[in-house]
Amino acid sequence: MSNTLPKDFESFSKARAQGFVKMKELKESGKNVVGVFCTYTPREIFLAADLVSVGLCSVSDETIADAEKVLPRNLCPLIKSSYGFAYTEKCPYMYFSDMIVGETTCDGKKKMYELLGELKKVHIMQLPQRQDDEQSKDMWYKEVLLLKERIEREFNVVITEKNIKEAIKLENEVRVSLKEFSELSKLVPPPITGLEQLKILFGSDYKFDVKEKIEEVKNITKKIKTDYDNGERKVNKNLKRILVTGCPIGGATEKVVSAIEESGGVVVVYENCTSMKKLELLVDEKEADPYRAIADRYLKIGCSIMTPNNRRLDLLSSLIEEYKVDGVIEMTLTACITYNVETSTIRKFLESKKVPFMTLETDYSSSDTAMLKTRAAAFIEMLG
Ligand code: BJ8
Repeated sequence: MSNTLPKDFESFSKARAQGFVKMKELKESGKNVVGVFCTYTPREIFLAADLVSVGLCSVSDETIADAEKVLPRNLCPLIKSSYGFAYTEKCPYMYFSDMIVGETTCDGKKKMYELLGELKKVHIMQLPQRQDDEQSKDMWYKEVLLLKERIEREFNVVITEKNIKEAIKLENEVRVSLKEFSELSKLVPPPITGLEQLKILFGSDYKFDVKEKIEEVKNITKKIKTDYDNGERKVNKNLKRILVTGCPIGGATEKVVSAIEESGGVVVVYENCTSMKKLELLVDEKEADPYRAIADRYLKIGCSIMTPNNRRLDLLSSLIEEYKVDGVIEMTLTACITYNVETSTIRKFLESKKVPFMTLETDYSSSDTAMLKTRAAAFIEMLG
């Protein structure tokens, strides 16, 4: 029985840093790159056009001071950090992006895209803020078609029906492989910690060869499962099982997961854009119009910029059950208005289900690390 995770695991945890070199090589080989910021971006279009897409949301406070020369201080750190990396040219992914695609999600991001337009070529998709009516669905479908046309024009490519169908299939396979990996933590005790799970989920965004990524994730899942079946237990069965919800997590905000896992808890599942929000929904491969199928799938994502956002409640509800969750901790970023307002709805919903809940508001600095740990420890102690 081995006590070490496969070497692929290490490659995922370092993927963001190692991806810089990979990206340079891809550019030198003639590939074009699209930078994206949000889970609503339909990446199938880029894959079908043989472009590389990369997530640009920045996850450290390194450039926030520079960003504050242009942006207000009381803005979400994710936006300040993203703009700061573009403004200071410190992010290789931003630097290598030939074009940026954004959506009309929260107000801060929307206005940040305008400023980014002074530095890079930007395409904005008009995202409706309701999900279920025909008008919103049609509007988003047209936006998906507009993106396809813009990509074809900008990069002088034609996206054939075969290309887009293959891209849909591949992106679905990525989702299924990552979801199966995450579902390992339904086991009691889970085979890996929440921090280890997060490293794979977060790192997977910086693996640019999609087929290779699927294989690597499958291998990791198989290895962990085999070790578990052979009796390996790395996580104490008495730890409280925590679901983390809220804003995207990774990089600087890993401190929240560490605070939980140093205080008697283990994160078994993430209801956010780093994980289940982007993994649970597949594009319908049987739908006759692939662009309609793409539009329908993406518009169902339960982000707080939607009103109402009942899909988040539905997802929370099923994950709490499936992962045998003892308590829910929400991480919100400072000045993220939509998530911070929605906290009240989440609290009421979880109270009605008698699931203990706590919210932690934080930013990208390390100044609140001790406070996060104290609060996480008090919450987990309260779980008994
Ligand atoms: S689908 S969560 S990636 S919008 S944290 S920038 S909402 S003020 S990141 Fe998000 Fe897309 Fe939604 Fe996901 Fe604004 Fe809030 Fe900042 Fe945010």
